[in-house]
Amino acid sequence: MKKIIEKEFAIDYLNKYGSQMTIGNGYLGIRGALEEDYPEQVRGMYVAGIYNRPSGSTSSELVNLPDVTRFHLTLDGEVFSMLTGTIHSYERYLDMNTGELIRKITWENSAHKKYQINFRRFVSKVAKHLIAAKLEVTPLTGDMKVKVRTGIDGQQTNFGTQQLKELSLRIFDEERMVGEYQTIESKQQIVVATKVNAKGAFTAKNRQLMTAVEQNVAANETFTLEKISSVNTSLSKTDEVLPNTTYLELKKETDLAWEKFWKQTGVEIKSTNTFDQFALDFASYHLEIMTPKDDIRCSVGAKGLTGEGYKGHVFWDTEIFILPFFLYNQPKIAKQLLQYRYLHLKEAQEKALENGYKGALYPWESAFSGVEETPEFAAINIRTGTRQKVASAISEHHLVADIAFAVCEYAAATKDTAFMMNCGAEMLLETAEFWISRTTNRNGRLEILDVIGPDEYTEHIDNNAYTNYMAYFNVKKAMEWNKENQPFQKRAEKFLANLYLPVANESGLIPQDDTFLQKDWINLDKYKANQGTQGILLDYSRQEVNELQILKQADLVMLFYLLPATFETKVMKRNLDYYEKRTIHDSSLSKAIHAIVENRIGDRKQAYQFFQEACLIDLGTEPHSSDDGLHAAALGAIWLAVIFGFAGIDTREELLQITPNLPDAWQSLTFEFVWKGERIGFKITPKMLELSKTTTSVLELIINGEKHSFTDKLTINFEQKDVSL
Ligand code: IFM
Repeated sequence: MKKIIEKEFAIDYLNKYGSQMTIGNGYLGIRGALEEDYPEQVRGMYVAGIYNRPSGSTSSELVNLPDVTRFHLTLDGEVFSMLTGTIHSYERYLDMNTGELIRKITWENSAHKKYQINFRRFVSKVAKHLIAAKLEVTPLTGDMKVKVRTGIDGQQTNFGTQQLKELSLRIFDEERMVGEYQTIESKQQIVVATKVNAKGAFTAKNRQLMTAVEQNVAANETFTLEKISSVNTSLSKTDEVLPNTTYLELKKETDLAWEKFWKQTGVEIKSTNTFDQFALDFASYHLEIMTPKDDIRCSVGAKGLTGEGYKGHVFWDTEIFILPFFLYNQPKIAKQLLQYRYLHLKEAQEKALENGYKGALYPWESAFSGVEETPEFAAINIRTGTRQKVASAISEHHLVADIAFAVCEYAAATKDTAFMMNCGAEMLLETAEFWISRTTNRNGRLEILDVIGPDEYTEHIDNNAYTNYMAYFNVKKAMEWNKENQPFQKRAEKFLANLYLPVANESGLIPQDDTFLQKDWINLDKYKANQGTQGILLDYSRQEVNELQILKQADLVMLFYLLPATFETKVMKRNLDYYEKRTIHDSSLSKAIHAIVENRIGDRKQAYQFFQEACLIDLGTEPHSSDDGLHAAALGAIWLAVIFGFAGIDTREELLQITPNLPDAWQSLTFEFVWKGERIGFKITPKMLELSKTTTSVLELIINGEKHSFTDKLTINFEQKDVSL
């Protein structure tokens, strides 16, 4: 059952469900806000790529667009609100099978009249600009006078920041309401159009273009109102602003598109814990609706299109955590995400130059223009009134190698040499040139100084293991794709021969950076118990945290995930144990990666524990953790943990390697995986792996360390290791 269900209405969870119940199609996203207003509720509609930089700000923001979801409902003179009257039954769910959000309430007003009120809405998966909504009200005790006010509400802001100038509000043909807007700084045009299937009285006031429909309805008859809306922007305009269509017509084609999506991309887990399947479906649904499908000018923000957290900016989250979901399901979309980075190679080159480097230094946070968008300052410390500078834009450089890694992953998984010739090789070259220029020669050894690794609790450190190894990988791969470029080959060879790569010391520990292992250790139990909240920063200043062995997420574990062949299993195990004890997992990116690495070293029990905890990042009971949007990377990581963790797929070598290790609670795992142009069907049980494909070519692969080949079907029986090293 692919349903996100809210069993009862609770004000405290309004915005968490608002994020979870987002509907969309990659072009636009609409938060699951309730149709009627509540003071705490954050309504939001976002279109990928529509950003605006408010005056006085150093970064642009994903714009909260005029709203079309609001319905002000008056029944027999009383305004409908779930905070008044009595709720006799309540049911709200997002049907992920079809992308439809449904709410059904039996409500009694203060005069003891009962009504059945049903709301529905969805965003078309076929006509990407269209949104459909439907309201049904049935009076259950006597006749009713219903009044509905709805339309286009241009009062939306980004938490109080006005991003849009209203250009015009108009009614066409006595039915279509059209609002034209322009983003104040970025000058993007937005046209929102809407109509309802009943005659009403139009008004335009205070940035709201509304219609009010009134009707008398007999007892037990149903009043139905349909509303079809469209959002067009200067990034993608259609000629037909608002077609003549009905809720049902639009839904039929959308249902088919969703059916196709789930057939190809769905992963089936038979588990004694049904929540595993739900969490994975939740992740897949949201990854699909947050990712643009046909516009290389847009990528995926850290909260997708579910909220305004991180201002809608694009981080390494996209390439490392989200892109693989598409690469191995719908490779064209993975390519598009890389094209977004290629499009902004120029800005990355400019950033490198401005900072005294060569090649391409991608912005830590990116938006539409491709320039650095990281806010200059972090949240205010209300005790001191000061704001700490955000160092990521000037030091968190691993992103450069992360993008290069994704390019290589794409090249390995597809046979798209055209992309590599036209874009990929150049991206690898430019990112490699950055690393070569980024090093400092200290006594003949090349070192990378003053960086921040994925562990953002440790700043301004030298020779961060993650960064150095990833930079090495980046330059090595750039050489393979730029063989003709002799001057580069020479520079790269020198770099590879002299770059310092920290190795395990006599206690088996790889130092996270030059100073980490000398720092003091503190007991983190209290903070681990509240992970994800950054509670440590209430007790210690950032400076103090930096001087202690405290990790937000583990650099080494991330490195083991990306480059497993580089490290021996016993080294991985030793370091995983050591660093995990010092990791709070305050980053939502942390847990699922731990699950994968635990599984690779054979501890599937611990892996499953991490996986289950990772699934709770947006689905846990804590009321406000996802208020400003879902954690897009964490959702991607749930899928990664299933495919690269439990299914044990490894794509880092020429041949696909599979070493399954299912959790004890799982009876089977079934999915499709696209590899070098072949769609391969997988069925895994604790004792068997079954592969199938429909083409007649021979596919060679390594299963549990042994080479196999097959054309259409292959069944391998095995015993899962009951390991703990
Ligand atoms: O990219 C991440 C980073 O690794 C940790 N802080 C949040 C960012 C956005 O998700």
